[in-house]
Amino acid sequence: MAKPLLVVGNKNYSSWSLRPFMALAMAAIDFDEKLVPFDQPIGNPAFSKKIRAFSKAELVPVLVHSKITVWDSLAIMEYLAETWPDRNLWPKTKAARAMARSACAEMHSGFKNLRTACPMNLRRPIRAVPMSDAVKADVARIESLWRECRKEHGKGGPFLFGKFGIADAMFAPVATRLETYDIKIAQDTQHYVNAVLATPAFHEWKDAALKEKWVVAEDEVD
Ligand SMILES: N[C@@H](CCC(=O)N[C@@H](CS)C(=O)NCC(=O)O)C(=O)O
Repeated sequence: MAKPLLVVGNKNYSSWSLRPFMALAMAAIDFDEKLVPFDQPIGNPAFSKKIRAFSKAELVPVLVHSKITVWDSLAIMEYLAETWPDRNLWPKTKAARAMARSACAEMHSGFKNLRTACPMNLRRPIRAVPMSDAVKADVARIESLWRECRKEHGKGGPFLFGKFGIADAMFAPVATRLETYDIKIAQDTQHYVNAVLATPAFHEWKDAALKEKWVVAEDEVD
């Protein structure tokens, strides 16, 4: 089978790109990668022009596999699960899959307050920022959601559904935000964050991110 190509943005900032990268790397799927750096400011037509060669949506991430293009992080991971079913990117039971899919959908369309106040920025020194009640509410919801997934389906390992899967990839950028912005969390949440940030896939991504020189002003909150 031909190798898929994953098109990503700046590793320091592109939270949506990190997700399918984590899924591919943790599932040991052999893939090529192309990084298209964001131009400044975001929305600059030069980035759009470069990314348009891969996707009319003009956003990263994009996965190109043979003649198939998939242009959204969650859609990409669904495609991976379907194409490499032996990698068990979704949990095995229907009940766990239903919960994992709901958690992914909630992440995909929600937690705007946390995402806006605390953009993913892997290079930023760990430092707290003042948190609004809306951001605190997002964090509280995330903690209770993670706790529920782990309680119901997480017995087989340190991740949300035991073994690393798509739900963990979806929440990986949140794990980085909790660390970078020194957000106060419960001990069980901290264990889960540690497990995600200790994965070889995340280390590989972060090492590359730390070497980048590009600065995206919109994502620098200090
Ligand atoms: N829903 C999309 C969101 C993708 C997205 O917003 N990507 C951002 C980077 S993380 C982007 O390409 N921004 C460039 C721009 O807006 O010009 C997904 O999950 O793939």
